[in-house]
Amino acid sequence: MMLRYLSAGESHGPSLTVILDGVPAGLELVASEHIDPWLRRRQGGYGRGQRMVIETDSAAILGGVRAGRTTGAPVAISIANRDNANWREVMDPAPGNEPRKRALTEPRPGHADLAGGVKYGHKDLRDVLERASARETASRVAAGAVALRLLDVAGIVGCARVVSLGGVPCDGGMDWDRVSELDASPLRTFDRDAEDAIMARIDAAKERGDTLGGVVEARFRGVPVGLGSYVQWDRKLDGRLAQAVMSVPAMKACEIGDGWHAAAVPGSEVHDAIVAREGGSYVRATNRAGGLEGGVTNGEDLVVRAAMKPIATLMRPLPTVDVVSHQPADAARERSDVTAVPAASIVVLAMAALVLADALLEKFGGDTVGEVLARLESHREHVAAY
Ligand code: EPS
Repeated sequence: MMLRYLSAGESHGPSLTVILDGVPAGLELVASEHIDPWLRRRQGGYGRGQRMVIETDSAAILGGVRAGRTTGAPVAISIANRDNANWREVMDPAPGNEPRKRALTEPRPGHADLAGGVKYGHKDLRDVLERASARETASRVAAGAVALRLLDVAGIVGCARVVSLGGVPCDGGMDWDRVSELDASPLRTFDRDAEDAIMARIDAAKERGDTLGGVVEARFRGVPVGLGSYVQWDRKLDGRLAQAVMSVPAMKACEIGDGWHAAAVPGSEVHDAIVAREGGSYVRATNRAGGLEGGVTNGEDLVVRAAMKPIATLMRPLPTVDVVSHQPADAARERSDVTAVPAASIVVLAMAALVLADALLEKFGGDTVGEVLARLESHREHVAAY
């Protein structure tokens, strides 16, 4: 692995900490320009709860960048949790002040609470939920923003959008010329006609104390041919993307290109005819493969979709069992979102960008961005002449 990402930090602790190792030197990187806009996008979307009113996420770069350029050292980023001011005693790492207030003993079905409590031996399930919380996805987006920046200078552009929410389709078809409009959509969709129906569903779910899931898409264009490899299972890029995308909280399925649909129709409706481009090289008549064949990029748009289940914290709680009294109970009701599908599209894009940037560095890597771009340029010449 060329690009290594690690994070630490709890939802209501002082901050989230991100380390991204392997970023080449000489990448122009300014937090307010290249990271914060992605953090803001992740915070948005119709259906978010009160916590997002408290937080205004921004990245403090603590290492690896000087005078607006990466140095080749690990990039370290901190994102403050403003809400920590209300949780100091509860979250204090120093001993004492026990039993701690806001202990949680009624595990939520669908959350990591019970499995995590059993696994790590916690009876106060706050020790699980604080790290299992989707607050952690802010870290992924900060790291992914650096990956997106690297991809951008290599001519690869990413897009995150929602294609269905609460069972209502809102694909609207991909249109690279309209990507900037997605920021203005409360649901991050091109299908403005579906927005009212979906927002009504979110309102109704909120009224019922329920939550909603959906399907998100991450897509990249300008991807060079030949990232990933078919020669060994763990080098296949589709497998690497699936791992990264499925690791995002609440994701229950991932598909590349036509995905599940391809299993239901004949091969003649699945595979993409190869067409000679004038002057050399090749294009595809369609892109049902989602830019990947044999685990290798083929130069078409890379298209990854992920299905997010509804958030596990229900205001009208499901039955559970109290882990201290062993008596039937209502599941815990932490303040929560009705849906975070628009935010999840940004998180899925961030994770896919980390994988793609890793694969880019694997093939064209160097100590400096200049070396990477020179290798990429000579590869593009090879592709054009093939
Ligand atoms: C989350 C519960 C809510 C969400 C949180 C994820 O937080 P709180 O417990 O403070 O109300 O707002 O998401 C974020 C904080 C975020 O930044 O996305 C959960 O239990 O997963």
